[in-house]
Amino acid sequence: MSKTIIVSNRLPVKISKTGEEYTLSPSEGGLATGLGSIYKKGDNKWIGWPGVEITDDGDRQAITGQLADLSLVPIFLEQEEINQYYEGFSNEVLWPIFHYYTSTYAVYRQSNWDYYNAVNHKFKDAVLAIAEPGDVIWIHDYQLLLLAQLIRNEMPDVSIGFFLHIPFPSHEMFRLIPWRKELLQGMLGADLIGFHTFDDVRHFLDASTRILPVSSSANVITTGDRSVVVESFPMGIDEKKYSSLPLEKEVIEQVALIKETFKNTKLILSVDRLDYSKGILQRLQAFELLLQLYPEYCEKVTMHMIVVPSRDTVPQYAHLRDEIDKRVGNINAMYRNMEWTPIHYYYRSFPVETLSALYYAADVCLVSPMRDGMNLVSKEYVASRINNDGVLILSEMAGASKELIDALIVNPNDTREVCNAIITAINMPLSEQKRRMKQMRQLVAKFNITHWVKIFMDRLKEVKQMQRSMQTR
Ligand code: GDG
Repeated sequence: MSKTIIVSNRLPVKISKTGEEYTLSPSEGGLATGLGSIYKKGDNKWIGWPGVEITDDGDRQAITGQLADLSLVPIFLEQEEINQYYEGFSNEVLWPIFHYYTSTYAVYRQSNWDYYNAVNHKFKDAVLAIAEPGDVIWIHDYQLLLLAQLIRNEMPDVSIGFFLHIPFPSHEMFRLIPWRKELLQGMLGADLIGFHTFDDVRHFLDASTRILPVSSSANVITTGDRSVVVESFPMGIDEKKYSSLPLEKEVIEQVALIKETFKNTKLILSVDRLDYSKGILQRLQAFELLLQLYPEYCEKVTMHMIVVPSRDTVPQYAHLRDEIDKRVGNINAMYRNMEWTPIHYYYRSFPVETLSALYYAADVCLVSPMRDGMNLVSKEYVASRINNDGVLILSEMAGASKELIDALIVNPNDTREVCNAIITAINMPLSEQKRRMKQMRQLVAKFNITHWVKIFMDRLKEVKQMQRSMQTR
């Protein structure tokens, strides 16, 4: 009986240490929920890093045992591996380049690349320790671009799917990376490569055929005697969770409190991880422009901005955080009065119930990344609008903008356009809000996370069958 192995940089658990004790709590993220239908079944497994450095052998053994009960297999990383593979190569080369940031944010260091290679080998060893011929392996994201080929070299017949959660950049950006060939070869070890959008597919096909001696016909790449299918699978969310949370007592109470607090103003919500790709500074600039050009909106509009701490040991992220602090401080100092503060800024994460209450209570959700693979926040806002009201402002640089076409779509670099979209949003007649939101809610409900997992896995099975039948001909 074959099994399925999911592999990602992080395991879907949070591990925290209190005194000498480690405690595990399952992650509530969408990916964890969607893939829960797979890795919790039979002998299936999820392999990844538990997210914290654990050095003591006894602790490692104890945690491995606890994780085994949840079908999870840990890969322990040393501090230097975390520094160089994760923070160095993944977050200072791949993340910036794939989000179209070049010199300021991308740093090419040979040792980072060596560690990236070595850690991908470490993941390969962990997969090979449990994989058997006939198994299905689904690899996730940019930290593991080499893994598919490493596994393929040793188990030629295994089924491998790869999904990239961030954008795949145009060839002109991708070719800047000194190790571009190795990265593409690594990805092409998979049988099926998935991206969020058709543009990512196009960019990948283009980069592969220009950089490597491979050919492509439609969305199939031929490399040696193998063929690799490349397709888009736009990721969905756990729609049922977000549309039912607003009916829960705890959320209803929080909504009442938020509505009372902001009863005299329109509430604009913004939620992101701390990241330069999310366009947080540019968004603040657009909001400031609104207050500057249209003072009549002072006291009538409030921004509620949540920035979730992320990667703040990487210097550029720490710097971005300081810049946000400064910009928010300036705007509030310039425009606030005794009764009104323009921006309510939080640098921390909140329980999902609070997030749901904010999604439900906010008149507008402003999602304006400079570049985003998909952007799940925009879909979660839509799913939470169970009365079909509310307005989503969405950057055309987010993968989600290809599906949520009834949002107010903006270019996040165009400060004036974003400012005008805020005005349109807060003045939009209810009938128009409802017409737009209804369409988007239907889409988010239909193409949910369960659907995404199913179509990817079904397609991987089909692709493998097709390849096997071609080999036996
Ligand atoms: C990467 C890609 C792609 C945020 N604040 C809180 C909180 N969140 C949750 C949201 C949402 C998630 O974090 C963020 O997901 P995004 O998709 O918006 O962005 P990334 O983290 O950058 O994700 C992205 C995604 O992978 C999936 O492929 O869409 O393009 O960059 O789910 O709800 N959750 C809680 N409290 C918070 O304060 N509980």
